[in-house]
Amino acid sequence: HPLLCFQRNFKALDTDVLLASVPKSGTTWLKALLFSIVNRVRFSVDQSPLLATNPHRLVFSLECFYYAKHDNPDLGNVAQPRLFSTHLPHQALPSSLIESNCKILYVCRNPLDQFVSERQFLLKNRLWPDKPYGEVLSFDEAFDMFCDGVQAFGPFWDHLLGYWNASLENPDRVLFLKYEDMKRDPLLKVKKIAEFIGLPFTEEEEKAGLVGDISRLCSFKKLKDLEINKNGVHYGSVKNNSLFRKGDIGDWQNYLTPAMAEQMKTILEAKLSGSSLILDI
Ligand code: PAP
Repeated sequence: HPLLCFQRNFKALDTDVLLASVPKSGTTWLKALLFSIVNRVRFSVDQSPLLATNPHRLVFSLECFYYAKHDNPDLGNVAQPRLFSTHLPHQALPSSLIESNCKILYVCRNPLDQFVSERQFLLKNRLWPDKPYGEVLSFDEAFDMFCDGVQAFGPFWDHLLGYWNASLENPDRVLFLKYEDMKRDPLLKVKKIAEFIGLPFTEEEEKAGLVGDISRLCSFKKLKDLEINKNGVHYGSVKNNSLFRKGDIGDWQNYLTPAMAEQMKTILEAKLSGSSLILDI
């Protein structure tokens, strides 16, 4: 199984950067930003590979790409610093990764928006037409499962707390980001990510406006309107355009009732109590 092979066979390097998330929390955006920040000397913004490549083909998933294809892929040729992504919870990361000094960027999102985004994504892609997914489960049934913690990578609260606690224990190794904060102040977060991975922007770069240029290049509107992201697929059959739906904060209000939001608030209060993690929903 790809997850087991990833856990058993992956050998982390101290220079690796791992992007971790629950699906539909901002992975594509972070991939675009991370790639652009790391490769800003190699490629100017107007020559960026992002203009012709979906972000998922620039930063690949360990379990959905490398270990889905091979039990023990040769990752020796991946350009360093190697940039990878995973949806695995912190509790399930390979020990090699935990023991290394690699950096982990984690992005989370208001779970109600994440739920809506995932459901729309599944409906659009119909990745498993023969399985009772999306079209068969009613909205209410899917929401009940979500509230029970039945999710592909485990209950989202465990996912969040795993990385949250790791970021508190080891702030130099794990940076915990929120989608909403990034939307509110992308420039601040771009600078923060660059510092965290040990590649801070120089004064000249800042004066030249590079932070703003990168954040505009990776913005929802810019990426969504690129030809490559309007058409095409990645990882076999995932439609690129299904990754660029609305990119809003609070779209859940168009799909979920206030009672559902209350239910989620109650769950979060219970699950996050005792931790210092606060999610505004
Ligand atoms: P993934 O885990 O399959 O890679 P991911 O990128 O995490 O998916 O989530 C997709 C969501 O991020 C979509 O949200 P929505 O359904 O609410 O619209 C998508 O629109 C949003 N998104 C993609 N790119 C960006 C971006 N550059 N800026 C902001 N949001 C983005």
